[in-house]
Amino acid sequence: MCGLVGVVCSDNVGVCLYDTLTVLQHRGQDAAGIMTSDNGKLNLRKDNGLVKDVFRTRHMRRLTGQMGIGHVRYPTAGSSSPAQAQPFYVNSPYGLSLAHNGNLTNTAELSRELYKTDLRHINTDSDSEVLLNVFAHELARQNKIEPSAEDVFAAVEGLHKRCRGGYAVVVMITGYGIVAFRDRNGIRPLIYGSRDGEHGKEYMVASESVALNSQGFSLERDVAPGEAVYIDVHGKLHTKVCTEPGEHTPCIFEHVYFARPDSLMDSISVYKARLRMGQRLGEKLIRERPDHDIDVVIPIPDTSRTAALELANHLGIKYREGFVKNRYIGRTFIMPGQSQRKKSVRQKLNAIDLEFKGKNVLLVDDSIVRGTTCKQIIQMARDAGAKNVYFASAAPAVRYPNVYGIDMPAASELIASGKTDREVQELIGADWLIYQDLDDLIAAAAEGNPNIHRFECAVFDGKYITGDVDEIYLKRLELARNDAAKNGNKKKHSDDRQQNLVADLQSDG
Ligand code: PIN
Repeated sequence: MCGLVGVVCSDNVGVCLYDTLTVLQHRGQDAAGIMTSDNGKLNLRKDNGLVKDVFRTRHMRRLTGQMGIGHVRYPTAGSSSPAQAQPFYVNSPYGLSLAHNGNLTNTAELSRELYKTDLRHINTDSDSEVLLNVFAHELARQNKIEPSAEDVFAAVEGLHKRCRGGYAVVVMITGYGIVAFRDRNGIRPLIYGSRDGEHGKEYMVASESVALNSQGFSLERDVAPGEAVYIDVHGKLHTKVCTEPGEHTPCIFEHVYFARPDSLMDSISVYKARLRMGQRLGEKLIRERPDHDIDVVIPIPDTSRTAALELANHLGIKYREGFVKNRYIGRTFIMPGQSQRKKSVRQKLNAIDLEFKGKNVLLVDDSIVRGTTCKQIIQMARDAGAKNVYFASAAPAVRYPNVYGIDMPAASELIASGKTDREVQELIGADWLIYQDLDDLIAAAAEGNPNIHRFECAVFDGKYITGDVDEIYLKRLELARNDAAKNGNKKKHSDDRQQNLVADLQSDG
């Protein structure tokens, strides 16, 4: 997962991008970057780390200009070096910079094609670099000294024909404008808005609507599946659907966990979707255990609070904050390597014993992924004196990897992969475990927008919407994603990749 933003304004774009990236920080804490264009002169700063650490005053002084793009990165296998922080840049045509959220499912094939047919060298494992080069090639093919909006859209059309997967992308065309587009199923989120500036309308495109709110932009609308929005340097907005759109199937995990609750995504309030998750989970709980003995509902902060609150309301049981979170520690889900993850739980959360002593507690979390932190939290509840510890997950069991830009662990690291709910319950050490049903989760999100009937739910049901994800693809992903692969061999990986590419080409003849 990543967060992206693009802004065309009258001046001081660097400060606006910086402030926006801090609002999007929850979408990735691994690296951050900003590229600005000041009357055609580009300025770039990117590095590993949080936004507040990557950009110092000396960098901000340089990030001047009237348009720019920014990115926060979530670590994925093979892409966590500073060199692979975004935006990426290629000098021809015009000087293009790109920031991307999502994942291509045909990166390897495209890399080969770029090298062999388009004569372009790809220097990293990042599919963002592939996307940038495909776009550059398609834009160069228009063969114009000055690209028009139609040329830009033609390049996006060409890109959609070649790229598969889930992606939201923003590209700055130096001296001309910013184009942003979304995959044909609208899997990854993308919105845009405007505000009145000193010299006319100013525009922002971003992953989430909170980005707009924070900088005084009003939400215009979501970018439609397969649509591109192009804001030229004169502040004029152009839009076009650049591919035959597929069924609109946004990623449901944005609603479960990733997005901020104060965001609107595809017109669905994330906050309300989470309230409805709590309501529906409460209904299921009553159906399954009409005579339950729960004394108190306790959320595991932060994301699950909204669902837990409504669940408690529905049950007519007290909602209590039994865990206090140290707000100066990052999300455990994001940290690389299992040992680091284990250590950080107790640093991050502390129990208020009096809420647990002698009680039957229902702990609520947004999801169970690896099961490692929830196992420790259940133990913490017992250590704090709970009589029985029940556990509710506002999402169904996560059993399959995500291939559209959410860095879920390999299937072998998912606690529920190949297991029954009962087995998961035993592994995490709960006295009872209840998962949300998938139909209820979908209904909770869909209720916010009657035009959306389906979501990208592969982590729960193993159905990959783009239709190109097979066993071999998933096997390769498994190898790339397990923790061992992430921690070691990064350099070796990229050297091997280069050799494989050459070997492939030789054997292709
Ligand atoms: C945590 C959100 N959420 C908590 C992320 C834990 C899975 N985990 C997914 C639960 S927060 S585990 O609100 O952002 O702090 O299944 O891997 O143990």
